[in-house]
Amino acid sequence: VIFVLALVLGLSRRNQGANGFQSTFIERCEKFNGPDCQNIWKVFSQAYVRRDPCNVPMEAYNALMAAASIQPVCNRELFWSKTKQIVHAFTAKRDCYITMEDTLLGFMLDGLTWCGKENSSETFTSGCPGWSQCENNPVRSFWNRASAAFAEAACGDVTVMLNGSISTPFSPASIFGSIEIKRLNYRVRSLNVILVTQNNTGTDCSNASLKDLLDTLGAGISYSCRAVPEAQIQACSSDPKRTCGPCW
Ligand code: N1C
Repeated sequence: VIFVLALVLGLSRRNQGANGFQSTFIERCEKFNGPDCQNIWKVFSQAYVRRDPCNVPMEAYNALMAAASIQPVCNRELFWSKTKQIVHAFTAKRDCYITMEDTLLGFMLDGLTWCGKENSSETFTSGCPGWSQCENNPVRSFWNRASAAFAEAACGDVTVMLNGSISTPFSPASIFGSIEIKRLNYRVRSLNVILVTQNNTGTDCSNASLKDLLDTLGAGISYSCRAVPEAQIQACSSDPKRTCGPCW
């Protein structure tokens, strides 16, 4: 009896994991006032369900990008690399800047893990390949594809917050360095780097990796860089004025 009970409990918990993912997806979609959340779920899951979880290329999400398109944003797009926490603490208070997590898709999938398996119609949330285990995994391909669309939607002056406490604030292997910077198009006027530092220690704007950034940046886009202490960004976050324009 105990065995059967354990089995039933185990099975229902496993299903709850998968259904739990779908309900989180739909709940977040509705909270964001997404259009036709059931259809977005269907199109999203079709990208990876019944597929080998190491064989989901970024193109698998093309239909999703069409169903939940990212609208053009001028002068307010904020990219980041290795600065997620500080950036979101900042944007939570300052409405002005828009990150990927302020779009429907970024909002719904931030922090989640998912994958499918061949010969199964389920969504799994555990036993999925890790970020670097195989390149074409469902989570990594999603962020690659969605980030490409987010960068293509950029216009005017864009900002990126890079981590000034590490030796290569601009990494060509990161999503910012490998996808986003290359997808900024003719509508983008300038890329403004904010190098987030700890009390002005660590790297400054003469860091060698920023020369790689300049080499990668499209010819028509102007560039600026400024080292800003994290404390100053935090002070800007608590500035009650929710206006646009830099506070540093
Ligand atoms: O590889 P990164 O940074 O350079 O990617 C960040 C870059 C941002 O500008 C975003 O627009 O790419 C976009 N992006 C997300 O919005 C996002 N949300 C959550 C990329 N990755 C995102 N994640 C998760 O963070 C993702 O699962 C991956 O593991 C990290 C990448 O962060 P990073 O290396 O600091």
